[in-house]
Amino acid sequence: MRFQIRRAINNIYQAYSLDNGRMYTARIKGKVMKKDEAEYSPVAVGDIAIGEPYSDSEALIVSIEVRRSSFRRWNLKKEMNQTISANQDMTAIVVSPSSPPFRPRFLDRAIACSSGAEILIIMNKADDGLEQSVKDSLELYRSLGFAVISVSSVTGEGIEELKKLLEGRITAFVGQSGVGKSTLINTILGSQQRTGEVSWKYNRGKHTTNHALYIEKGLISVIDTPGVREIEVPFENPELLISAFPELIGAPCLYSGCLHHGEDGCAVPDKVMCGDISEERYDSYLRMLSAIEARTPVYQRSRRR
Ligand SMILES: Nc1nc2c(ncn2[C@@H]2O[C@H](COP(=O)(O)OP(=O)(O)O)[C@@H](O)[C@H]2O)c(=O)[nH]1
Ligand SMILES: [Mg+2]
Ligand SMILES: [Zn+2]
Repeated sequence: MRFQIRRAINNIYQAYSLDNGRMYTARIKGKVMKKDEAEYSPVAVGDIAIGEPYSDSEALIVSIEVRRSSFRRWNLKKEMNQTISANQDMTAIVVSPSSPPFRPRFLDRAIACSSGAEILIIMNKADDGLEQSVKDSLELYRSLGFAVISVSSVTGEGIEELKKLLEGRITAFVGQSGVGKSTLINTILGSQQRTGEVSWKYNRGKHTTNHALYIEKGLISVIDTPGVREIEVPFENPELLISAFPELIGAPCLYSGCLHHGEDGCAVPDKVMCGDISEERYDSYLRMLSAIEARTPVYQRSRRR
């Protein structure tokens, strides 16, 4: 039987049977499942799992199908990749203008954590007002080909337009805690997700969504994900990082496969100098590149346990 994973808490999964439309509580069967050594959570919300029911409401998962897309981040504590959502058509990165403040570098990392899915940048809390620098920054992402939309759950601005963009596909909502992901999902679906006040002390949202959750209503399917304070790009072949930077694709560097460190023959520094490529974006890229390069590849690590 094929299941769609709709919730994952401590290795217990809520699994929706795509064969009979029933919901099951599922566990992974023994050690049958091949575990990717570089992956912290073997099954993520959105995964398509293969398994068998053993009662009306319980099932065992044997394997998962290859993901067509995912949002993955580097789990700093565990030193492993962690898949937050799988098989979404679109990754909606929710940001806010001032509370919490808009951080382009965070946005760049979030874009790089998404693979195989379209990117939608949602500027939420538009009612708080956007400073010119924030507007300019959003314009930059637009010019790079990313879809950008401004919305507000308070005034209703952009909500209908956003619903149109979400119809007929699965969208994973990701972003910093407190940007208003759960509120936005409630507004769109009329559901009752828990939300939290932004804590005044740190001007950051509290963690109120502590696990990813798949919700669908009518034509709209969303995956709400827990807010994070920080996000690191997954452990990966650095060449894949370039796909998150459309402005670097096709740079006329002397050597093919150039990673654009700025070495002799690399065309990128000149493009930054003349303003074709944003300095901030290139800096974002270089930071992520060195973070990836500084990590010890899995095959070189001593086995623990
Ligand atoms: N001003 C304003 N506040 C909002 C908006 N959407 C959400 N908030 C507030 O932002 C805080 C965090 O919202 P929440 O949905 O829990 O954020 P999450 O951590 O991203 O899921 C709550 O106090 C919400 O009331 C909005 O459009 N405008
Ligand atoms: Mg939330
Ligand atoms: Zn180069």
